[in-house]
Amino acid sequence: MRCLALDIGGTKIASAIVSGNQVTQRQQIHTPQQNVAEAMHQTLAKLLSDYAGQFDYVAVASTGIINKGILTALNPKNLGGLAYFPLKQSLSQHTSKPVYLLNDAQAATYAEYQRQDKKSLQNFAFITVSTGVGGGLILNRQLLTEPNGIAGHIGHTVADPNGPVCGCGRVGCVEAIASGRAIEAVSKQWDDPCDPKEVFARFRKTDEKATALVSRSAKAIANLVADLVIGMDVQQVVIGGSVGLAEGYLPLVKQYLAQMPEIYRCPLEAAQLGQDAGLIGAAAWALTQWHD
Ligand code: ADP
Ligand code: BMX
Ligand code: ZN
Repeated sequence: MRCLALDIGGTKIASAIVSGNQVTQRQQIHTPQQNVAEAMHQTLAKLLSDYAGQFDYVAVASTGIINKGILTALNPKNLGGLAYFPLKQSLSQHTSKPVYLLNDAQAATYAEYQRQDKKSLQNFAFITVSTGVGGGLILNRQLLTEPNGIAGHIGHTVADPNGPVCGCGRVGCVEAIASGRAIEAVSKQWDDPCDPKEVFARFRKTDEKATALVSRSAKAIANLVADLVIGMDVQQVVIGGSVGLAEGYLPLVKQYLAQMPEIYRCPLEAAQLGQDAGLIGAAAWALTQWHD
């Protein structure tokens, strides 16, 4: 079975034909930031036409809460203000093939869990530190997507009640402190402003301001991991996303986690599938939904 897999993030949209673990014809474009609903309809129509005749089904991993074919942004700021989008309807206008949708981090969770020793791992979590901070939960070897598609939105648990207001409206979410956008919100105000990629370059050169900013993010993620362990007996956490996979980040998260009492700790790893976890996960998860 050939899948047209799409991974819609706040910053980029990846697409590819996925068959099992094989990813071919990968493309990547910027996620529209203005006039987003209209631009998204057009982008999806173009992608379906680019890959026409090459797939048996469509699987989409998308940022936002995905429920009954609809995308509802928990943090609309991550999608240029887009709060609501009829994702399934938009795609189905341009293909008669089956279309399956789930949250981007849930999809990556599914893919990364398949690569673990499932016999010994009953509870597992994935965290993406990217435009936002997303997550997915495997409990009793099952990916949580029901009943409303919300499970795993752990980027919106609180890291600091006195922290910045998150785009979701809550104060001090992990996402408002640890995400790429949160890092950028601070670094663009510096006298020598820069983007998150450059923040990490400066951090690796031990620049003080950059180190403090990256450390603030890593510390929030370490606390999030500890909360997952103590709240749900999560046995292993995998980290992805461009911030999560940036050189030097994971060791810092591990360092903060190591400072906590032992009961809060679990093994931490980088995503084995890197930037393809969402694409591969969506394609594989869709097959489990085939007869529904
Ligand atoms: P998406 O959120 O669309 O899935 P990414 O996982 O690439 O996309 O995350 C995008 C965020 O990561 C942006 O905030 C961007 O500034 C930041 N980013 C991109 N490349 C890097 C890098 N090499 N190092 C650190 N941060 C990065
Ligand atoms: C936000 C939320 C999640 C998403 C996470 C990571 C929106 C639009 N998205 O917390 O659904 O999984 O960001 O998304 O509310 P990404 O864009 O960083 O990949
Ligand atoms: Zn929030």
